[in-house]
Formats: sequence, C-alpha cells, structure tokens
Amino acid sequence: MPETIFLNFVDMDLGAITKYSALHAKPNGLILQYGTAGFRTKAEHLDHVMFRMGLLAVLRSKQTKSTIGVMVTASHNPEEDNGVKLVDPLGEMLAPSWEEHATCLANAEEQDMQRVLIDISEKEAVNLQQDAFVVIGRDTRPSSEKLSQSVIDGVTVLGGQFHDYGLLTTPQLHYMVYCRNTGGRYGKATIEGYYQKLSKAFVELTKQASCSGDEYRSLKVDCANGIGALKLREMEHYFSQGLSVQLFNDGSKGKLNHLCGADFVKSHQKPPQGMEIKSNERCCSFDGDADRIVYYYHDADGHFHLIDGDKIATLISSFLKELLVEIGESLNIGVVQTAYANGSSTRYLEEVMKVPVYCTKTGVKHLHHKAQEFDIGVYFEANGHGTALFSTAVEMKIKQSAEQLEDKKRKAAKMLENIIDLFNQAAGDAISDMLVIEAILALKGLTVQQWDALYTDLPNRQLKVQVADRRVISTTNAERQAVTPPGLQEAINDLVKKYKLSRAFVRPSGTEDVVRVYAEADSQESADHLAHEVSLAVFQLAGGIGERPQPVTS
Ligand code: 16G
Ligand code: MG
Repeated sequence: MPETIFLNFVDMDLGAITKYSALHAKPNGLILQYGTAGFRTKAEHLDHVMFRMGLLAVLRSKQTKSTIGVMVTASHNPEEDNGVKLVDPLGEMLAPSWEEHATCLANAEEQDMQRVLIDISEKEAVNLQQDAFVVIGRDTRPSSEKLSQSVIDGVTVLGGQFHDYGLLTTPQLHYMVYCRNTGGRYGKATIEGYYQKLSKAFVELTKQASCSGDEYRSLKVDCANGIGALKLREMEHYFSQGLSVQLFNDGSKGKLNHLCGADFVKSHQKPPQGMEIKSNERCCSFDGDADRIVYYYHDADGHFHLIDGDKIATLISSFLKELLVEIGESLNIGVVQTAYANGSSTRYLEEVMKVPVYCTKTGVKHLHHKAQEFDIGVYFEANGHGTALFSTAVEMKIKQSAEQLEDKKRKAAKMLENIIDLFNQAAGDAISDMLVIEAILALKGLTVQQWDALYTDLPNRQLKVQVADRRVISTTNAERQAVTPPGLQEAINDLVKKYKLSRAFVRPSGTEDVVRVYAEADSQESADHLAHEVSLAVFQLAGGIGERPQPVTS
C-alpha cells in the first residue's frame, strides 16, 4: 500500500519526532517488556518509555476514534520504581496486539524508532488525520510528575490533545476513560463525578441497613503511603453519613509500600506497620495505586486473621445471589478465580453457595475477560484485585424491576441498582470494593469475625525459585499443571499425594525473574514441607541457579 505509506510520512512530523525523541533518549541496549501490569522498572530507566507511550496512545486513540488513558504508576513496587500502562476505550487493559506494539516501540533503538511507529500505523491501519485524545493520571511517587510530563511530550509531538488529571488512583483513570467514551451516560469524567456517583450509591444503600450501629460505622484503612490516602481524604465527606474512615500510612511520613499496603499484608500475613489494631476492629489495606484491597483483624487472643480476595468474592457473590433470589430473577452468576484461590473458598462457593466457579490464568485481564461471559461475573485474585461486572442487559432489567416490582422485591432491586453504581465497572477498585463490602456487612449485620468464619482457609505457602531461564516452565489448565520441563508435573503429583487436602502448582512469574511455587495442605507444617519439596523439584528439573532452596523456617 504505497499510498498509505506516503500519507503516513506526510502526516507525521518526523523531524519533530526525532528532535523530541532525542530529548527522551533510550539507554542503549535496555530491553523491557509490556507485561501484565504494563512496563515496570527503576524510574530512572523509564523516560524514553513514557515519551513513546505518549506516541503510542495517540496512535491507539486515532485507531479506535476514542479517548485512551495513560497511567503512570508501579502499584505495589518500591518507591524507586515506576511504570506505565495504557487504558483502552471502555476502561479495559490494552488489547494484546497493542501490547506487542508497545514492547517493540519501547525497545527500538533511537534510529529505528520512526520506522517502528510507521510500521505500527500501517499494520493497524491508523488514519493519521483522525483526531486523538489522551487522558493521563499518575500516582504519588516522586518520579511520577516528571515521567507524566514525558508522556505529554509524546502525545503533543504527534498532534494529540490531552487532559492531565494529575494525581489519580489507577481505577479512577479507568473510570475517566470509560465516562469519556460513553458520552457521560456512565458518569461525569471528573474527580467530583467519581466521588458523587460512588458516594450517592453507598449512602442510599446503607440507609436500608437496620443495624448501622457504631460497629459498622468505622473502619481503619492502611493507604500504603500512596495515592489512596489523598483520594479517600478528599472523598470521605461525601460518604461520611454512612461510614467514618480512619486513615493510616497516609504518606505524611512513611515511604510508599514500605512495610505496609495490601501486598505486604497479604504476603507477610501480618498487619502493616504504623497502624494500631485493637481486638476485633475491622481494618483494610490498599496497595500503592489503590486497585487492591484486603481486610484483616486481630481476635481477642491477639491472633491476626487475613480476609483476602477469595473471602471478599465469597461475601459479595453470596449477597448478590440472595438479592437475585429475592427479586425472583434467575440470572447466571459466576465467580472467577485463579490457581491461587484457597481450596476452601472454591469448595465453599461450589458446595455451599452453589455458585459456579471458574479458574483463569493470573492477571486481572484474564479474570475480567472470563467474568464478562456471565450476567453477573464476580472476579477476585486472592491478592485483592477484583470487582463484580454486570452485563448491560442485566443492568437495564434491574433498573426496570426497581421501578415496577412490589415492596419487598423493589427494595432488593434498588439495592442491586446501588451496588451496580458502586462497583467501578471499568476496573477493580479498592475504594469501590471497600464501600460495597462495608455496605454488605452493615446490611447483613455481619461482624468481621462472622464474615471470616464463612470458611477456614487451608494453610498455604508461597515460595520463589531462581532458575537460569524461567521460560523452560510452561503450564496449562489455568496454570495449575506444568507441561514442561518433562517430569516436573509427575514429580509434583507424587509429592502432593503425601499430604492431606493438598494441592501445589508452579508458574513462571510475569513480573519478576523467578518461578513461583504455591502449596496448600491440611496443616501449616505440611504446606511448608510440600512447598519446599516442590521448590527442590523445580530447582532440579528446571535449571535452578544459586543456592538450593532451603526448608521454610517460620
Ligand atoms: C500483576 C497483575 C496482578 C497479578 C500479578 C502477578 C494486573 C493489573 N496486575 O501485578 O493481577 O496478580 O501481576 O504477578 O493485572 P506474578 O506474575 O509476578 O506472580
Ligand atoms: Mg495495584
């Protein structure tokens, strides 16, 4: 198509691109990959990536004739890191073919950059005369402001228009993109629009709670010293009728994600630093960009209890199912988990709740995609990423029911309507999830201990193994079985047989250069042994490097 190539050359100001690109030069030889969470590495290596993602966002916007989002964050990573993700028109993660383009563009050496840009435009049939609009958000990292300026440089040099929202949580940026591409029907694309939409639904929902005593009114929130603190502080007066939040690790002194936040609490199975917890007080932690949430409490004996994404999914799906029964709608509701879901949660959902459960590969986009197959799809990773999705048809049906049905049924339909409004339909959102959970607990009169007692988690252990090349491990069946290297799955099967209620799997990490090992069994000791033995099998059969895995000492 020589004609298109000609147009491409004319419509891109190649001179300007070269000039500006030189101001955001790529360090020679640096190779990065657009992974499950976009690009993520040390902040000082990211300037060129940001500029180029600005360019790419313009092309994607032109191609989809929609607003595209660019979020500058590295979520739960240490403060020194940073990262960037693109957000597609309906608030979803970037389409897979564009992830590949992102990787190619980020890794092109300076002199090849233009060629790659033109290649992408041609492959994707981008009409360069189309207008482009990009919205940008960033977290509170010290490096984020400058890096988001580099994104803006990239957008501008390709002639794109932009709106810089400045500090936002990741889910808030997804919300903005979704609102802008749905003509305002979903909500107003402003921070007040977000606060108003969620708070109104929350306050209406909790008004229906008969028991809204003090116990349900207050919650301690660990904000990981991140953006969640700023945004919750701005938002709290909108919903203060229904809930009072006490913020900890609000960034005023501590370091981002350091000894606090959802990732720390989940992986260390202990409370964050900087938060005083009295027995039976309800507490939760966000991660650094506020798209993950876990709950926890100390019991009367001072024992720590974690309530992870699996138990959150259980609470939410049970409540939704009850409401559907009440209004007499037989909609199909499904729960989506990953291999990391605790075996007890899966058993409880299937056998007690009678809700169908599906398993996908790790990474929000896989769960999200599967959840879209249901009228109502509830998805959560054990680590606290998740939400509930409602199909448009279901949303309309429920809104109609709320108008038409008689008293008791109407009440249930109204509640569902509010829950739909509360969940950020564009992405899993710690603030949304928190408000939905708080509302459900108040409506059902459940204490945090009663919620926790729905089922007992099987003891489990996660370990990491260093290998020369983690790609030698490939998996199937939603990462629950290893296909290669030969003999590894057989070895795991034999080890698992030695323990009761046991299960184990291994997978190459998508974010770190390690192989992850997961094991669960009837006791902590057995889970620890099994995880260690599986680690040794990985070390031997998958090319372990460095020191042999040591037994777990707790
Ligand atoms: C990314 C994913 C998260 C997943 C994690 C697994 C998104 C937004 N984030 O952080 O869902 O749990 O990777 O990391 O999709 P791993 O591959 O290193 O175990
Ligand atoms: Mg995050």
